[in-house]
Amino acid sequence: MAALDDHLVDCRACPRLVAWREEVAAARRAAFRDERYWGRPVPGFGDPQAAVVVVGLAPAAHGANRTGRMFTGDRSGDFLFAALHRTGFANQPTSVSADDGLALQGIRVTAPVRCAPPANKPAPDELRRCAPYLARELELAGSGVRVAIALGAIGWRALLTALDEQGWDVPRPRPRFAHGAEVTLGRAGGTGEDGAVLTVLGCFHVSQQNTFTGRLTPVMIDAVLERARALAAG
Ligand code: DU
Ligand code: SF4
Repeated sequence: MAALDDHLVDCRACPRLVAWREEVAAARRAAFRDERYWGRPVPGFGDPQAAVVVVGLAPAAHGANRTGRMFTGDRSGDFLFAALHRTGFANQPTSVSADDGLALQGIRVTAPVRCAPPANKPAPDELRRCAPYLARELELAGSGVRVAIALGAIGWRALLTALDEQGWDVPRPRPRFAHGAEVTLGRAGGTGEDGAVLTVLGCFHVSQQNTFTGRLTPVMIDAVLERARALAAG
């Protein structure tokens, strides 16, 4: 995982995103003089042995693009980490910078696009280019992963594509994203030697657009996280 992260943080494959992540960093660095302003691709964060993986969308321009840690430093992260703390996956309810002492237990947070996109909207070619990083991360996380939670439709599609490539029997046509959607996957061509299954859960994204409007409430995300914990416990 460390080797993957080392490779990732030097990636410059998407010209538009490289320009944006660096432009935001250059404009904002002075306001955050006392910390390192990241402005690079953002690795996944959390328990390397996690049974549950959360797949969001992309770093936020003023959140993870600043802190270098997925979801840390913006309103999306405030909502997510509070929920992870309530449900026993995080040691603290808030996360403001990369050295704030946050640790996750039994869960990892990551995204299908690792550089902050303008307007939080990655282009299709950017999603395609970045896909191997998520695929590799899931592969390294290994057979211990029992549950993957997709935050929003883009994360859902990227996650199903990555799992399909890794030999999980993702149905065709692909199941549609919905909040509360639950799809249990086995190994393609049978259940495999160990009968492994992996469950994909859909949850509205933790963006302000959803949380400020009440489309996604704390009760709703806690229910998804509790479902994930129950499934992970088998
Ligand atoms: O110290 P380390 O095990 O290399 O972990 C690096 C980084 O990952 C640390 O900031 C905490 C986080 N982390 C975690 O959240 N949960 C774990 O179980 C292990 C590490
Ligand atoms: Fe590289 Fe992904 Fe960033 Fe594109 S979005 S530059 S593929 S890390």
